[in-house]
Amino acid sequence: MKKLFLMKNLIESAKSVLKENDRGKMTIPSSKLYPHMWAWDSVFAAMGWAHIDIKRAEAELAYQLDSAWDNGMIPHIVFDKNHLKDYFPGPDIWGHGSSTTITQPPVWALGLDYLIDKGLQSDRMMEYLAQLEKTHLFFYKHRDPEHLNLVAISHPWESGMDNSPAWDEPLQSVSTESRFELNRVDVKKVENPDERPSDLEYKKYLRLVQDLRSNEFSPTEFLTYDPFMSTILYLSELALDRMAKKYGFETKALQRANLIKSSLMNFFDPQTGRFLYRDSLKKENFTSPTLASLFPVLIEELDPQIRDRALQTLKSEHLTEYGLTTFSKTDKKFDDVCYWRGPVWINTNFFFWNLFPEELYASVKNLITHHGFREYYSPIDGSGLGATNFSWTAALFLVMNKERL
Ligand code: 9WN
Repeated sequence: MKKLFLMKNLIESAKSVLKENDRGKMTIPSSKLYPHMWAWDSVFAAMGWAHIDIKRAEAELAYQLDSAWDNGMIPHIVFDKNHLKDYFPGPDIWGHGSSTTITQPPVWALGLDYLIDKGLQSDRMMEYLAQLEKTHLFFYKHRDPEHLNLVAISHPWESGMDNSPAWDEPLQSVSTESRFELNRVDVKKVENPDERPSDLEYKKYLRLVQDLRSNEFSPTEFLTYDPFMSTILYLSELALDRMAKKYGFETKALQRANLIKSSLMNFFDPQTGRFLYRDSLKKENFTSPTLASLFPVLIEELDPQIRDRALQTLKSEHLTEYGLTTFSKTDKKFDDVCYWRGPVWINTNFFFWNLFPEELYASVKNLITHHGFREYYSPIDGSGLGATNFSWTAALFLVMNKERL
């Protein structure tokens, strides 16, 4: 009885986090640190809204798709002009009106597919599919400089995993000089500034924004192939293909997905049991023991030998009682509090949930029960880190919980 009561409370609390962060057509990630609309956060939020109000969920996704540029790119942030002082860097730095000039992991088709599965019916469905097609094509046209059928990011923020140790190497050659003054507000808003990226990294992030701004938003100083982004595009192409078949929309999404799969297999490194990154400017592949480098295990039709080897790495280097770490717990760069350099994030765990349903559900529930809906958690003692009342943690808990019943 006590357990049931607790579970009911958790569900209600998750719903109130989404309601508290609701800004009408979009859900902000968390009021203190992130007062605008972030792309992949919003898609996860929409999935959570599907368990409260399916039309509100649709509005969230529609707002995203409607924010796309003419070239198909959905920007990573759409700014709320009433909160410009509360976040840095704002539109004055990005130089493109109301949005930033980069994108984020392409999870939109996964979101729409999920909403349809939860009963969404919409007059705008064909319009959504056409936008998704255009958005997917943006990645092949503007984020695949070597035509590998893989995704290269133009800025660490584009991966959603801002200060992942994978970016240390390609960032080495990026200058810390830019015409922008570093005026961070994030570090003032967290309990411990060590949880956030360093000033040095921020200076380089700004430098890259300047580079984009000076080159009509085409990167020249950072362009790195990321196995995580490629896998997400692969999964989204499959979702687009499923929806297209259902609604009679014409697309080559399935063929494109197959090309991503074959290409990713060429980037498997049997030595480390991980998929390689590639610095497209230096034309060099490199390895980094991130959870991102293991995302291709989510591709079920991968060569079984490759998949088994990568799964082995996943279990031995990332699985803890608190879930999957973002970075290998056995590597010397592992950091249990610093952002994407080790901590457990609910959204990355969510993707692997089908592989370890019992373990990951139990660890997510445990983290939330003891520490609330935090942005991320320590893999050492499970303590909560970063922002509080974080939308995607609440939304994905609703999804994981509902799917179990
Ligand atoms: C920069 C909003 C976003 C997430 C990212 C996460 C963090 C922003 C920041 O917050 O990035 O985009 O200011 O640190 O890394 O994944 O979308 O929650």
